[in-house]
Amino acid sequence: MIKNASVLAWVEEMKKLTNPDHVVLIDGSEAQLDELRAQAVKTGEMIKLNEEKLPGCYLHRTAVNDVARVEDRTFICTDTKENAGPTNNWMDPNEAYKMLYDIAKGAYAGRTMYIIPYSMGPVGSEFSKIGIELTDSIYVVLNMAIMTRVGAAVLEALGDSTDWVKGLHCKCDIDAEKRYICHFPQDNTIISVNSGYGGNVLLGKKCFALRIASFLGKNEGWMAEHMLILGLEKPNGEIKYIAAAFPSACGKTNLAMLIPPEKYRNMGYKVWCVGDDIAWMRIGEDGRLWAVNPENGFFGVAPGTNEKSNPNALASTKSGTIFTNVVHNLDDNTVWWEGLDKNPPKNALNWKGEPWDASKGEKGAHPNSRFTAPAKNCPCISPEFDSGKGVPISAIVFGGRRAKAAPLVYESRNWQNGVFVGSIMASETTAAATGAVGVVRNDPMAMKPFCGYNMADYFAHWLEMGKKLGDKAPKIFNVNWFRLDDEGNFMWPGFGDNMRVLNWILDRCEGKVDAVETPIGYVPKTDDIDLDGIDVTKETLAELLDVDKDVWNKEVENIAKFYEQFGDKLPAEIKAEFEGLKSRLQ
Ligand code: OXD
Ligand code: MN
Repeated sequence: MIKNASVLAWVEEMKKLTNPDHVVLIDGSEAQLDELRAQAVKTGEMIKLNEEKLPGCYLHRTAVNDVARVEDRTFICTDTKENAGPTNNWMDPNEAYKMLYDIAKGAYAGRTMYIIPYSMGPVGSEFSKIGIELTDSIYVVLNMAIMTRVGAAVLEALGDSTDWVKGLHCKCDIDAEKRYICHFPQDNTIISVNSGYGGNVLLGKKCFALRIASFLGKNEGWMAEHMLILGLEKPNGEIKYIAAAFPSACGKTNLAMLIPPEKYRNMGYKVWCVGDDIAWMRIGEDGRLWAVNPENGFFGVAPGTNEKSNPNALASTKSGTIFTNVVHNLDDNTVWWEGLDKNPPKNALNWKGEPWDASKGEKGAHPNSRFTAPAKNCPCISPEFDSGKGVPISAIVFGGRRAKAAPLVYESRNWQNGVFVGSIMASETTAAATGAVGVVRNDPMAMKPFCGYNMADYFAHWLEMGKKLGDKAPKIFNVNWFRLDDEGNFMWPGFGDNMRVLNWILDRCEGKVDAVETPIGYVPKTDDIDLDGIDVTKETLAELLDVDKDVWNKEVENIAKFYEQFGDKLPAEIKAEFEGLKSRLQ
């Protein structure tokens, strides 16, 4: 039962608008979710998978025109265009509401309205925030029940507060021409129409926890970032936490759940996963930066996930998981995707549900096919995951997919320079969003698609947070696991071996190792990255750490072009850092 007057009033208004046949409040009980699973199986919306091999797991297929986030149809509807900034699409809020309400009018007729009260962060924790999502999709309800904390306890925690985020999702006809993902940061409102793809419709994730929350963070003095959070436990039992931002599909989930190389495991090293995609960070009473993962599950990219790349993610998908757009193995009613193993099923349907023959060379799973898995399934989930008080961050790491420019790792000169390093992040695009794959694009702090306000103001907010943190500020680094040699081969093994780089990062935080100054920042001495047990020579490491002035002088031209769009709004500190880089490159 909803008692909160502000929730009741809005739900009533949306009922009048969308005209549902039935209304169901999601109470969070297993019994209710089970009933919905059964209904979805009956209508074909989901396929129940092999209960012995994959207990509680389901397969879903989206419409073929609806397989990724649609950044060109995602809008920030602030009062002025300037407040949304040049990196966002903007729509006048009045016009947007009118257009969206026209589309949503009667959209639930013949359908059921599901009301999902959800908490981003553990229910009732000081860090957490509450949202209500209305949807006509059981798939959305069941995904939200994995990705967030849903149900009656959330309404109880909300009490009569008006501090919550409205979210309306209507599948409509999945018409790509009328697909809109709109955010109204000044009204705490999200409206998503004509899509059924997770990133567009699980409104707690990108829409709330990043776009709306980044806006709230700016006004309330905290940060909402596109970052994984991991804890690295040393043999003496001490755990240090790292938050890291990478563009979509650049291995965040893999890094977040990394298994240390055997030698390190034997020594007692361990990695704990706090989160794989989003970090909400606040300054704690001790003056340090504390982070929580507001989510409750993983919405991970399936292709490439396997026993070697990410055994912990794979283990997380073994029960209670919803798979989207992967291959259906008809022989044993399980799932498969490219890169899972070398044995594609013989008797199978591809992600579109068509008979599929792997030997013909066409991919079976969509490159952006996904698993929605409960975080509690992860064998290395941090004991702090559910605590609600967060974890103290020692280092912030930025990264991207760069063939040449960025070295394996470098440390920024200080917080202000680190904000500059984040602001010049660029990466080759992936399948997580529609559009060309493999094109280098600027993606500051991996937030370009997710910042809910003017990116220049976002840089200013980062600088402001640094001033507040003072000497307690985490150190800021940049990594690149994807550097290629002249033949186009990856030079660094990546995956679990990335821990060798994390060790250097933490050693730097603790003042244990020296470094070499370069024009862009500090890189390791080649003796300080442990190469024991991997097939990387000192010479290759030297190449991996090389900062090529010619390449960087070209990079400077790109940065100048990218910055141009911010005009006078670009903070003076960022301009000064850019001038500093240019002069060091001379
Ligand atoms: C995601 C993304 O789904 O960044 O996490 O696209
Ligand atoms: Mn992401």
